[in-house]
Amino acid sequence: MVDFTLLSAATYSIQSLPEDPRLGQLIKQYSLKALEAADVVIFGIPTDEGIARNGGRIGASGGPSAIRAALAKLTTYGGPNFKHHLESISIVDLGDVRHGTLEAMHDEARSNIRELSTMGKIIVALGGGHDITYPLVKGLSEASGSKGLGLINVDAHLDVRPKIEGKHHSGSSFRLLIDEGIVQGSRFCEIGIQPFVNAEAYYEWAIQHGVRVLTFEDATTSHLPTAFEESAFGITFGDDSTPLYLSFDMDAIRAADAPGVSAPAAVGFLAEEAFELSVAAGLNRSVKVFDIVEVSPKYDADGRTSRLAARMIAGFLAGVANRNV
Ligand SMILES: [Mn+2]
Repeated sequence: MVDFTLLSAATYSIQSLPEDPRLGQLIKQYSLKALEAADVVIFGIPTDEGIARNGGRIGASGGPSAIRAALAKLTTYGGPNFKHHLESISIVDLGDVRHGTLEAMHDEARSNIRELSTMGKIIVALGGGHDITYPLVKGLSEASGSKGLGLINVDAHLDVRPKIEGKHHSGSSFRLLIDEGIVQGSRFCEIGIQPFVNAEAYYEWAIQHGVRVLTFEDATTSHLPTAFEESAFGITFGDDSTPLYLSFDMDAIRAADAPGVSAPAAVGFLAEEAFELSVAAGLNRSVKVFDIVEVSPKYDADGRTSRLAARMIAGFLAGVANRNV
């Protein structure tokens, strides 16, 4: 049994009128009772050690708190297009895993996911560098057992580089997951892969391992939420009971809309597309884990990137609230 009191408490400070409820008031802190009742559980993995190992710009350890600050201010109302709003689901934020070595933080994240998935919770994980997806998927895989899982990564990069000096880093999560047999290539789809930021050798590696690669050009032409839904269907074989993990690297979004990331992209998805994809993911009954990684507040402009990440989480939550409608 994981001791969730070891995580730091998440802080959401917001004051608002009773008729104007905000997510900061709705999201509960950990208690055993709150956790048992929760539909969705949030937690953070504030580390950028994996980005440093990959030679990138650090700063993503500030991601979880910046995203929470933006999330707190959003209202609970998804607009007239939704039947149910966020009050109709129960959301708990466990806080962040303890600071420590990258491997220790990964281990804690992995046990959390394993336990929460076994409890049947939907999980939103806040990064941190993209290295966190490796232990998180591993935890989901341990919980799902022989059923297996599907994995979708929305990213400018393939992240299938080998380890550096024997160590995992922010560019190697998907290489390790496939090499270790945790995910089958045919049940893994990468969406948004961009030209001139990936080596041909890594593209070929992915294709040889049966990964479905949807380039940025193809995904944006076919409408991103539709590309997501088709990919999700393709790797879960349309079976709702197959758990699907969605990882979203904020550098898949163009830098004009998401400047606060480790590796800003001149070209990329629009903020609106990222939001719509998040709603589609929330509505999809297979999606059990949604991670948002690489938000780096020190490079952000007026909180643009953390606000977008928060809006994406709210969209995902609205989708979850309307999942069984
Ligand atoms: Mn990535």
